[in-house]
Amino acid sequence: MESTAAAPVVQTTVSDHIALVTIANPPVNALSAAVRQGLQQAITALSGNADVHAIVITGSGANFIAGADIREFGLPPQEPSLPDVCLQIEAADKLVIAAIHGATLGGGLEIALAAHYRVAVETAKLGLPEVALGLLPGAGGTQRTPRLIGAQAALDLMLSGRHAGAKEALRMGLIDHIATSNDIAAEGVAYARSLLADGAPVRRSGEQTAALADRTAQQAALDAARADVAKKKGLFSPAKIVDCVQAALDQPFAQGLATERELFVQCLNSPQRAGLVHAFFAEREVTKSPETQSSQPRPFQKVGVIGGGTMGAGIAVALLDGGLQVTMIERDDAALALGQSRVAKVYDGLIKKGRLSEEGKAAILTRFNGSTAYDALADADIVVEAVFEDMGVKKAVFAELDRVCKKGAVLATNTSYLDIDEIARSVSRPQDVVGLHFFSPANIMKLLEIVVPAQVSADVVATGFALAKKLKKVPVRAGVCDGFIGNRILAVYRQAADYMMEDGASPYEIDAMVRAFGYPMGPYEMSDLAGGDIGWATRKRRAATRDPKARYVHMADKLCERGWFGQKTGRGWYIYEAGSRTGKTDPEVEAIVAEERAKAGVTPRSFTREELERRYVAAMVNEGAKVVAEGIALRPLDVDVTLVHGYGFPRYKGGPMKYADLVGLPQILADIQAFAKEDPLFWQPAPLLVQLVAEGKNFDSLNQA
Ligand code: 3H9
Repeated sequence: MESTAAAPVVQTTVSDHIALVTIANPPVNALSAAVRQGLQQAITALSGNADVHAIVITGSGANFIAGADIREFGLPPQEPSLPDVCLQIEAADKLVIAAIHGATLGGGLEIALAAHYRVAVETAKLGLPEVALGLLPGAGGTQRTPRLIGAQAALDLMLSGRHAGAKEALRMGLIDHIATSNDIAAEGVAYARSLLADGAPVRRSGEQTAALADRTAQQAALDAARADVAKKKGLFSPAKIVDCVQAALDQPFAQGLATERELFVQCLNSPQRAGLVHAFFAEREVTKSPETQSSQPRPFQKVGVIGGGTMGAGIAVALLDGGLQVTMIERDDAALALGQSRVAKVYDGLIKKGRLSEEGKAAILTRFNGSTAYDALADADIVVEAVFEDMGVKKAVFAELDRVCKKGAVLATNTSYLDIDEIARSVSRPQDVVGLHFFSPANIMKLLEIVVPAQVSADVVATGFALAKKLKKVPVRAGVCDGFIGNRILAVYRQAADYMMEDGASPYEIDAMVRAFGYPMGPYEMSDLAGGDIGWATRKRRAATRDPKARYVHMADKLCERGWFGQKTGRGWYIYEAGSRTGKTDPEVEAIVAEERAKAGVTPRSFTREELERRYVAAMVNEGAKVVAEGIALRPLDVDVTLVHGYGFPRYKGGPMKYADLVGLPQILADIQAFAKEDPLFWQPAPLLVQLVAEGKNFDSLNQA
């Protein structure tokens, strides 16, 4: 009978006195309970095997080990713990060598640091990225790393979470040797043999003292890191990392490990860990849409951009940075020159900062050309239209694209609000029309909404996802509606903010609350940055279809009527002194606000920061639930990723839907029902939210499907 048992995740072979322990847990050899058990058993068995003189630990596939199994966080712990496995490896009285390649991250690097010697291929990536998950290295990493490379280098790795290459790791003292070939198992065995031949001793990282010998320098590094961390408000785990490194300096190894454990558990139990781990998986899940599962993307290399305004130029830079060939189309020579200069300016900025050379800029710009004739797009594989937000103008552009573009070219619009189905219907090839909604500045912002109209073919959508990957963007699939996922939700929570303002809160209080929540800026600062005229145009467009019974706050219109559009006019909700991007509060704005309140017959009342926050978040979550129920977003996690990467929602809170789960959906619903007593039209609870509460479920239950 054929065996159906899966291959063990830890495999051991012994040859000529050297044991090779291979971790085989695809895709990234994460340290699941089974791997930890396998390692424990292997080390125990090999320690008692007199025939074995040295043990080499390696990983199969593309990586050594990418860390603890992130999926296990929050579940009941299973024995053996990773710190115990590391201690067992370190305590072995036979030489243990870590032979590392690919990702050697978090707990993976901690296993390597517990070994007595380390050899790596040149392309290995070593790092302690726990901070990005709201954690700290919790398997001895905070104690062994400083003992090997000193406090400063250890703090840099742990606080940034960055990956170091093998050469840098060797320089730092994190590894001992760089392999000459990529056959890491053979290299590990060969290195073990040479160590044995040289009579190398068992060398335990926890017993090393040299790197910490200069205590003054270590303390200075710690003080600097602590000051730096204090400046970056919001995150919980960085300060704990500094505390752990302080313990590495002040405490004996065993006590340092106990300190690390205590602080690790605090991080593990923090809502930030839950939010950040959710964000990690959500950012990977969004890349999988029904279309990417069913179709292959069309090949692309040449991309056209219509429009050289802020958006078009930003998109052109994003495409150039993605290594693509870009042709910009503008209506006349002057506009084209301006568009091209906007692109060049971005690269000049990088040169000024020392991040690009003149030659580097010239090399990039060889892939960039422009034209005032649409015919220059005859061989483009993808065209992204970024012209004025007006249906007539867009349709005229698409008529030209329909005329000149080759068969099979993807025709994309960057519209933020307009009906893409209508645009698609206006051409002879609706199957090729898709929305690619970039966020400003398009070369910086990570989010790309891929908006899927009714008639588009699946491979065009898959091409949008492939383009996002090429541009290192985070793609989110969105359905067609006014504002898609992000702007639709933004419109609602901004409305909630305006209502609070009319009811008595100042715009500055609201911005301060939003910043304290973790956003880089509040909605009124955001409006000043983007330009108040944009929202004004949208409000005017919607005026005809607005429910006459709905409450309408006129304050933003009053500012726009005065030409106060924000930073670009030097005045908006805030006043901007010449050249400054930081606004000052404006008593005149407060007077206008007071006047409008009086006109609306409102007696102002005060709000606590918590009251403001609960309304703002409830509006966001409620609309998010509607967006999910209507299929505009595939799952709650798509809303989360959109709001985090396009709108500044703090990633460490996971996104609004995850945050709502953490707060508890019954509370969010109860808030909405209470607010509905004042304004039942605006505060209509989303049926999906009501249903989830009734069933005792949360949004995350819809992410699992
Ligand atoms: C830690 O170690 C704590 C310890 O200090 C203390 C413990 C006591 N676990 O990113 P990709 C999955 S904290 C489980 O698309 P790439 C990922 O979800 C950990 N799963 O590929 C995806 O699954 P799917 C510290 C993991 O080539 C698949 O693998 N370590 C883990 O672009 C492929 O991933 C980290 O933070 C994991 N640890 O990048 C490293 N890692 O196919 C996190 C990945 O079902 N990982 N998966 O969607 C990474 O940075 C990248 O995944 C890596 C590969 C660079 C490894």
